Amino acid sequence: MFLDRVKITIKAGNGGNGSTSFLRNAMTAKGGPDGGEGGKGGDVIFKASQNINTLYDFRFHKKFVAENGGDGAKKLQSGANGKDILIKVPCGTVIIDVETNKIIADLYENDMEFVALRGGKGGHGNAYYKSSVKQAPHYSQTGEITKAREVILELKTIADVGLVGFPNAGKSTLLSRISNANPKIANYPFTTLYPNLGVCEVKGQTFVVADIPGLIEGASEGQGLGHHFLKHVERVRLILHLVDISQSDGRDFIEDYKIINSELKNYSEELAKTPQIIVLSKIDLVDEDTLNERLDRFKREVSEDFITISGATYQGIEKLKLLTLEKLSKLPKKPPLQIEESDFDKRDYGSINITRDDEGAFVISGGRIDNFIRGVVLSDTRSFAYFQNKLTEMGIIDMLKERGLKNGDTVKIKDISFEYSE
Ligand SMILES: Nc1nc2c(ncn2[C@@H]2O[C@H](COP(=O)(O)OP(=O)(O)OP(=O)(O)O)[C@@H](O)[C@H]2O)c(=O)[nH]1
Ligand SMILES: [Mg+2]
Repeated sequence: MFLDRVKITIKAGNGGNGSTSFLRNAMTAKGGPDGGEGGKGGDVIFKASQNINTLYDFRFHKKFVAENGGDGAKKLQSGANGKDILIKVPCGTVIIDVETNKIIADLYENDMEFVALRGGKGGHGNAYYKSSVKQAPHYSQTGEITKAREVILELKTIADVGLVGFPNAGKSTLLSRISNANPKIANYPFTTLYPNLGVCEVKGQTFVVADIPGLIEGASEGQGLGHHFLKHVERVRLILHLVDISQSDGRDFIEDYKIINSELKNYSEELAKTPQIIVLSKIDLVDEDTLNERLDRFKREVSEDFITISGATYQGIEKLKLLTLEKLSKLPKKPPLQIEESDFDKRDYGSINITRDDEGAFVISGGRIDNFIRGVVLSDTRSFAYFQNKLTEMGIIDMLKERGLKNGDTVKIKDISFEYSE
């Protein structure tokens, strides 16, 4: 089973909570604050690996959550940082933000890493809040809660060379002859159901070849396996276009050649412009006279620039490998996709919104408030005082007053609601 597009959910770890604690031992009846810091949550990191060729592993495993940071504890003990989660994907995996449909990463090279989401910050323990004016802060900060996000992983294979041609043309046979790949080969169309990759070594140099199956007339309109797999040829530098010259499937080989080219063109003009080596295959199946006659016809009607091979007798295979290497040496590598500046993992620490609900209460929301409120343990009257002071300090009380806040009005922040009094 081959999978080249999948939607998954990712989430960085939450930050651990800071601790509220006071030093107590036999010597000190009431010591200073000693609540430790919460740990940072784990990051979500993607990593390209050349040992993986498909997104198959994501078929059932679709949720990836990094570890939460540990809570702080007494005696100034910090919580442990949450472990990062490393998600391995094939080289050429493009990551798309489901919300905006924007490409946020293109992991085109082996070992390339992308930190998609950073773990939540740990909360401060009460020891952190100790100051000359506040000797015994009775509050600590909760860890930052991170949001789960959805991304689409789409594989756009990175290969130097793409093999295209009608089903049964001998693509997989050729791949097995020139590379380390061991694809299934059989005498019926659609033997290969998904792209195979192989590494070809010539004169101490290597290049990657992808066998692209399923192209027939109308592929770009969804016939056969459709044009689905053509996205895997988008990034190749060179196409080996296989044409079965034996006509063993009863079609005309020149027609075959033209049909495949027009399918490539229907998919994208760009793909149609990718340089090709025309490879006339299965020459062992026709006698010499017929072969010469067909080659002449091809020269007259299409081009004189082709190479003939037989996957059965190995004729022409070595020559094709050398020619491929030579052509590749003159073709620049395809660059990775252009990634727009993205705010995928940006946190909103700044916004403040003030609205009024049906009952006339002032409702405060926004990233700045979320970030601030995560700190306050309101069950504690002393931290409530801190909270009100902070609102004044942050200028929020003034903002409310500008909007008509009077003594006795209700103010709501998340699930907290209080009556304002000067
Ligand atoms: N005699 C001969 N047979 C060949 C040659 N190349 C391939 N074949 C045979 O042709 C049949 C199809 O070969 P494949 O390599 O599976 O063809 P393919 O293009 O990968 O086909 P699909 O995966 O179905 O698209 C198999 O039976 C091969 O053994 C060749 O050069 N000579
Ligand atoms: Mg095949």
